[in-house]
Amino acid sequence: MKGTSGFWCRKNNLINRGQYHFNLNTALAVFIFFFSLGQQELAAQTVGLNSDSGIEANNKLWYTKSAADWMEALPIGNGKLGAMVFGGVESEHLQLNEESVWAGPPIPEDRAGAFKSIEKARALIFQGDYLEANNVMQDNVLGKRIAPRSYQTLGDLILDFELTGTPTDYQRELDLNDAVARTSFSSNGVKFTREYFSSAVDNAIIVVLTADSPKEITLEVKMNRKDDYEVASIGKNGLRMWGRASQKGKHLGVKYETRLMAVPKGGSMSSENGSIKITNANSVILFVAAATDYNKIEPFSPLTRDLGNTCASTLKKAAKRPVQKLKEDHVKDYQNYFNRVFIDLGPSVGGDKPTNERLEAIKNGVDDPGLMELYFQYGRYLLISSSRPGSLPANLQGIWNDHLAAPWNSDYHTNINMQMNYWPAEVTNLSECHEPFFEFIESLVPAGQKTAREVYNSNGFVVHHTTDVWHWTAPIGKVQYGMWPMGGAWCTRHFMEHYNYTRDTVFLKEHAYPIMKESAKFLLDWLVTDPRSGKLVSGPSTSPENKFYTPKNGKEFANLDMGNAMDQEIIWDNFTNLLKAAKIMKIEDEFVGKVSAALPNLSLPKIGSDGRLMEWSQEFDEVDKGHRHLSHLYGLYPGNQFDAKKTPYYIDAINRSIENRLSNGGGHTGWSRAWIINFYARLGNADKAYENMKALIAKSTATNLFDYHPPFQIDGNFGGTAGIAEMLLQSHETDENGMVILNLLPALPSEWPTGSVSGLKARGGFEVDIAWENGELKSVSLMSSGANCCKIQVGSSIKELSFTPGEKRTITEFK
Ligand code: FUC
Repeated sequence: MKGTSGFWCRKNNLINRGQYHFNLNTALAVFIFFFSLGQQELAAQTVGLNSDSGIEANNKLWYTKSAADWMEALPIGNGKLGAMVFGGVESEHLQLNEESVWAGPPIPEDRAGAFKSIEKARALIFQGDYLEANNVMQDNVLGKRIAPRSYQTLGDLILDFELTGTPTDYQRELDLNDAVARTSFSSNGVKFTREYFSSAVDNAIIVVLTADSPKEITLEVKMNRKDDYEVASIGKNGLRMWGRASQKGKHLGVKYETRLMAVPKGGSMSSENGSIKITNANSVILFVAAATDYNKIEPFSPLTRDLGNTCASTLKKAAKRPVQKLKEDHVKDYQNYFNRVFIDLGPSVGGDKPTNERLEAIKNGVDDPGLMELYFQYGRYLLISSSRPGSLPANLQGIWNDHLAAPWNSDYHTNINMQMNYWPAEVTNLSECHEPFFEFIESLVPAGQKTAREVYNSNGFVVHHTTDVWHWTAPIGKVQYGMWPMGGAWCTRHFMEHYNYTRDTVFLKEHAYPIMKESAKFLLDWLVTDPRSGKLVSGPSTSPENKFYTPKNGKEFANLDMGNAMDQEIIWDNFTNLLKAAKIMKIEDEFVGKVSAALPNLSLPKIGSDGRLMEWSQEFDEVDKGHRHLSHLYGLYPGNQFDAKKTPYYIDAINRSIENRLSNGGGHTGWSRAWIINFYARLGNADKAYENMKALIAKSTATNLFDYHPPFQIDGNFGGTAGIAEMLLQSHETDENGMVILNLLPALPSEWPTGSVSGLKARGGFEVDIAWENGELKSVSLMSSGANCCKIQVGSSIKELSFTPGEKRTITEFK
């Protein structure tokens, strides 16, 4: 995939295009140090802070105090290896992560033969006995939840400095332009600068400590972990920390090793008992590498590699190269992704203020388009840093987690959270970052087939509400969340979307169609005819995590229904996507025939007597009226079953459903709020989309701009990023002949009257640059990857365009 540069970015954007941003006028401080270590020549270069460029400032998180807690620390990552940088002056702390450090097994088991009870529960629901159906499913189908079995911290790197004097001019930042975290301050007339980055090229975290006077750097370097670790020194410049992740005292999890190599210039160094002491150095580079025995193809057959040697060779290779080169390579590699999209939402009101102050201002009602730009680009940064080709997908916390038993194990919840992580992937031009998701979902197929067979006596594959790196797919825990066999089917829509955005027919044939089919096989077996309506319905199944009062006495509640709205919409989506793919690939076999026959017989959501879209097949009274899941609106977003043209009769009902949730306290988790932004963007309601975007930042965002569920959960960051894109560009609609319609500025709020975005992707294989002024579209530039046609929609006017492969067209007339 090629990134192209946009052309409507405001002048300052140009600064971002270079790998480093030297600006003589602002007299950036540049320090170059050359190191020697035996035969190796190492050079360190630090680039000064405090650039005065507006857009650059909008691409930076910065603060004037070190992080008081983890939610103030700044994340770096290369897809696999990450750290939270605290920026402490005397004592610096990097909390480390490696994506595959997981506790477990044991893992939940399928309850073979459970299907015998499912028939019984279905009959009970059709008779209206929801309570008993809940009990039957709970007792006979749901497996045991085994917790904790968590993604875990890799450990902590502690740097204890000896400093004289009182530090002044303190600043720390995370620069999204080059994916480098920096801390700088002065003490006793010496300026200290520390840089931190996680390089995908060198597979290492690199820390560069410099001072503008010689012999000023004295520190002790240590590593530790909350549990399950040993540390030792290696030679005079190395440390190792190793162990095996445990749960409940059982050391059955992943084995890990972390190694550190220190490369000082000048001064002296020694290492003993797991601590390195460096005295009076001119500068120091620290390299951190990690390896585990996790095998992502066969999790139960750990890799047999020597973890220490793996780390050692990584460190040796990296330490041989000049630090300037390490950094250049890191920045180049990162910018290959990051620089594909530029965004300018208008003049920045808070660009000169630290990020925490800007956040505070938003809480006090200030509009700061620059902070929304930052939020958008931060979402892209987080995806690039936690999900790269070859890595595991971003989990509930991306890769950043300081717990041994994280909230929800920091796993892969598939009833919204994991999918939301990938909502911005295609549209914000990070298609490759979507790959770990595809690889992971495909790796669940064997387990999902076993669950389908044993639990449901069905073909195909099935995934329930959650899973993790041990590839299990059984329904577990309470029916309220666990009895929901739609996780896999939902995930298959991502495969089709990847095709829609890229038009990669090989991917369609080899990945998208096979997995959609595997899911459709299960769905066809799972659907039954509702005797009350004659329509095909899913169930017994929960509308994720919600509950309703049973009609029997109106006091007790149940969760399971036949034909809840979300299940029906997901199945509609899977069947529709499968048929579309079959048409493209000219497949007209018996299976396609079965899906075509089932699709029109699916029960579709109904509208209740209060005008809302019904979440369940019957008009139940919900227990929690402001519930965080808005599952029944899946067909609006991320699905595309409902829109004002195709299904005008649903739009008012959808609006009422959202309003009802919000007026009862809905949107209170970050991801729930982020979903609402996307709904309103799809509805073309700019004011509401903006209001909720602002609420996401004001109410569910921490000092380091991590999303708060609470606690920290990264899905809201990604959902918010997708929401901003959705306000500026939509491409989910097609005309009656299947031609993609690119809707430009479908939900542009009045708070962003003038601005531009470049490099967004649209379905159909287009790359799109948009500029607007005083709320009106000024120009659009489209580049098509193949010979192609599309329609562009601006308000109600629609224009058809055709393209030769690679052609770029700019349009400034829209009438
Ligand atoms: C879903 C949500 C929870 C939480 C969890 C990780 O189950 O209902 O709010 O986000 O995932």
